Amino acid sequence: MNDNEKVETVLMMDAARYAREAGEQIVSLMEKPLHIQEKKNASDLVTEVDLLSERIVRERIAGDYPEHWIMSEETDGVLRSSHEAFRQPQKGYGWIIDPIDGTINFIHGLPHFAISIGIVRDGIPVCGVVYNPMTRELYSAQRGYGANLNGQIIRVNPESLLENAVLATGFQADDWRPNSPAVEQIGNLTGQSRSVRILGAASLDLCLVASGKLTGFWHEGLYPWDVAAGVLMIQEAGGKVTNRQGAPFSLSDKTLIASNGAIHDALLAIL
Ligand code: 2AM
Ligand code: CA
Ligand code: CA
Ligand code: CA
Repeated sequence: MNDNEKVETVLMMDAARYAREAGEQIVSLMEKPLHIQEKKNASDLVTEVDLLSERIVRERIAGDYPEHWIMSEETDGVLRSSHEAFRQPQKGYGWIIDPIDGTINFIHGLPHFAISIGIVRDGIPVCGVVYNPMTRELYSAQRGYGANLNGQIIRVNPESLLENAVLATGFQADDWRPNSPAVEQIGNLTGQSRSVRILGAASLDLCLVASGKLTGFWHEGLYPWDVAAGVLMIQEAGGKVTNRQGAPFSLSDKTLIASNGAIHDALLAIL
């Protein structure tokens, strides 16, 4: 391990610690009445628990690593420039945080939401964690050193036939018009795969591809905090993540197509 890699192992362990601490708080507040605020519309929500989780993680990072930059959904999401930030990435270490990914699931008590923390060096993801506090599943990965679920190595699914693949996707309420591209894609892929699921938390969906439970995942219009950790998870588990053109996925991309690798071309051909 070189010096950077040694640092990054420690960053990954610290990220896990912060995610667990935030997760404990989130779960303890679930039974209490929530104050739910609409952002753009009735499907775009934030609660005081999202804000609390974000505050916990940001404060821990600022305390331990004051020289690192931080980007997180509820602080930076309004800028709409989060993709642009990765066209000419900032130097040094940065933390990219979604304090609750899957807020609608959280609000409705569906146990599929997570804290996602991705860490980049000079704009490149180098380590990250995704923690589901309901199931206590902690996914972690470090560039070059594999991906783990609660300490066990994970690998993508070896399935090579699209017809046997289980896929997931998601889309925003704005995309739901008859015959819109998103609707057509779901229809096409439902016909050509075993099934298409909409689980509602992109970071965890990516981890399900990494751990072989899903064969692929695609999504339009995600943000860096949704994917910074999950993309590395898949790459380190032997899978593939690209943009629509089939080029390696960058945090400046808005379309993400992820798979075990073996079905990737078949998926790209349909999307
Ligand atoms: P969130 O719960 O943090 O908002 C669901 O398809 C995925 O898309 C979730 O990861 C969700 O993250 C994200 N998402 C849902 N609505 C969104 C919106 N209006 N803008 C950006 N991302 C959204
Ligand atoms: Ca949100
Ligand atoms: Ca999110
Ligand atoms: Ca969120």
